[in-house]
Amino acid sequence: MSLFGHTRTVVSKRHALIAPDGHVPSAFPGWENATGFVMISPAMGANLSQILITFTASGSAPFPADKHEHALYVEAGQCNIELAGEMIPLATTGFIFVPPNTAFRIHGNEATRITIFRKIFEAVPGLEFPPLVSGLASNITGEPFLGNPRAILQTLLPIDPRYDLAINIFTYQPGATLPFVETHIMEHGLLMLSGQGIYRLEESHYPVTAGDVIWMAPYCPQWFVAVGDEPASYLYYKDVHRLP
Ligand code: UGY
Ligand code: MN
Repeated sequence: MSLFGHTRTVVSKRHALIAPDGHVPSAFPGWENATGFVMISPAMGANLSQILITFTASGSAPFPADKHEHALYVEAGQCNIELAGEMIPLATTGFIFVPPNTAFRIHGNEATRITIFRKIFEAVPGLEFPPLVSGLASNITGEPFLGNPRAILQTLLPIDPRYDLAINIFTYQPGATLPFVETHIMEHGLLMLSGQGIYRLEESHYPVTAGDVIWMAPYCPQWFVAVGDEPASYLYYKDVHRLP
């Protein structure tokens, strides 16, 4: 319950912070016992959609084959991805990239919590479409970000120009920061996975914690510091490898 109508949620033209207290579910055609919370979408001016998917019981959520590509991350529980007649199991921290023109169905249960990033794939003449890839984030070795061993970056998808998006996990020890205020053409959709910190978005500084979602439009100045006793970790989307 929100006391006196307060929330940390802010939606502005170039950035948004969506706190869990404001979540409202959406129902979609063919979804059985599956609920979508559309955190980020073109309706707010974004080029991507970021959707939290939960299940009230064993059920499924179909995604038709069209121009959209999808990257999915399992926050909690497990799921199965039904694709081309096969079942691909994904455990917690599992991820999968599904290329455009590919239908799939997510099967989950009450314990399953998934974040999915969805956008229109940008083809490049002469370049093949990116292949399906899946894995477990907990198996991916992180690298110190710009040499800082207290700020570790895991790159989930292959670094390959066929992919026009990246999905990464950034983990900061308490007190560690993004080394400078970034301003870049790439857009971000972000989910705080654990810990807490302060996110600078444009001219504002926001306290953020696990479960919060952030949208940063292209050129949104951004900076982060982890605060508290635990490391802070976030999953984020970034568009890459395409000329403006
Ligand atoms: O990849 C990035 O642009 C990343 N350093 N941005 C961020 O964490 N806000
Ligand atoms: Mn950035």
